[in-house]
Amino acid sequence: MTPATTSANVKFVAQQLGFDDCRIAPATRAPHADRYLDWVQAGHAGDMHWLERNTQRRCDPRHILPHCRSVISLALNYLPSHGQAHPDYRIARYSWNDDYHHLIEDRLKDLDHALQDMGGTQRYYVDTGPILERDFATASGLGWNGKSTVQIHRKLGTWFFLAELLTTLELTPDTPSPDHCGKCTACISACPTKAITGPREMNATRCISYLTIEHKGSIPLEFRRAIGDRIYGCDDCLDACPWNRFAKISRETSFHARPEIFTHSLTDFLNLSEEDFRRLFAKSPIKRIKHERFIRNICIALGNTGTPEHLPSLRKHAQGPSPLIAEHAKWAISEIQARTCPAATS
Ligand code: B12
Repeated sequence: MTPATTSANVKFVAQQLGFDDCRIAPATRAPHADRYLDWVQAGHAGDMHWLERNTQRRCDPRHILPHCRSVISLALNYLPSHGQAHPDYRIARYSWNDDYHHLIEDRLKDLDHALQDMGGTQRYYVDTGPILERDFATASGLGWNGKSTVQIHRKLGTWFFLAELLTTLELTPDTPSPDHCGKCTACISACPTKAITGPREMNATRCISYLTIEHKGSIPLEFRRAIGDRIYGCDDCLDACPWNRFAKISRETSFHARPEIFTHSLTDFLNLSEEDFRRLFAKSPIKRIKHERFIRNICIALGNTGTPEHLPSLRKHAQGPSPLIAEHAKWAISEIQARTCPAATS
């Protein structure tokens, strides 16, 4: 089989498996590897120390898979809705229902089997390995690197997951896409915490997605008000992107809003026991942050949007056994009091 025929077959199987796009880049050193090394050096990874490890492998897929010749980038649309799922709080849309890792890994496994039949040896990843996924997506022309650092696809906008297969097969590389951001800086202006410090420059330690998901400790005071009603992740730089007006709702119903989650109010969340938390968020990406960090995030949202009716539940947490929750609950109480009865705090 010629590389062109093998490439066409790979793309056909990827489409049959339900991927929304599939493009190929040559297996070289990641074109923007140096930017990643500088980024880590500057401390922009914060607590995500795993990004500081395996730098050699992260910069070059040939250190992961010997004789790797091609990197296949795949896109899967996850958009559950253009609107919000609850009027009182916001959860990043990628986590409204089931964890994408399992669904995509099953498909990658099937694609791997098909490529084995074509004579290839593969490694595959979806957010699960040392690979600069967006760099290879850009190199393959799947999309282009938006100013928010999010990969933008002409048809899917920003609402898609990336996955890759590294393969020893020789495939025909696709052509990179031109950058279609032009003069637009909507994503940079939309970021509530000024985490996007310039076009394609992100200080993750300021990003609400990092603060509410990856950061384990106390959320710095300077960001708490800007977090607003966001309790898990943030979509503001995505919502602002004009390319999303072309985006269609995902065919995958397991990404659509899980009704059991969104019938809960912030007070219901605040009162969830650890066991209820595990049950409600079973198979959801949200279960990753565990009960304590979740309640921490709820306290911040209530500090920003709550009313005196939330004070009794918050006071219980302020006296509770978790120092992390107690500190955030006390902050929320003082914010609500300052907003609703300033005399009580003076
Ligand atoms: C760590 C991480 C985060 C961190 C840091 C984000 C960041 N911007 O680096 C935090 C927790 C903040 C985060 C947030 C989000 N994440 Co995240 N995250 C990752 C992860 C695991 C590693 C990213 C990484 O290596 N960062 C380090 C920096 C240096 O890398 P980078 O942004 O990827 O930058 C490279 C490219 O920008 C590249 N580049 C590519 N093309 C071009 C072109 C030019 C001209 C230039 C100059 C540079 C350039 O250069 C850089 C260095 O190589 C990836 C999965 C993966 N393994 O890649 C998912 C991933 C990037 N995240 C994803 C998602 C969905 C999100 C959120 C949208 C979730 C949410 N709604 O809350 C937000 C988006 C925030 C944002 N603006 O980036 C998706 C993105 C899909 C897409 N369409 O882009 C990924 C790919 C996971 C997946 N498999 O689908 N994330």
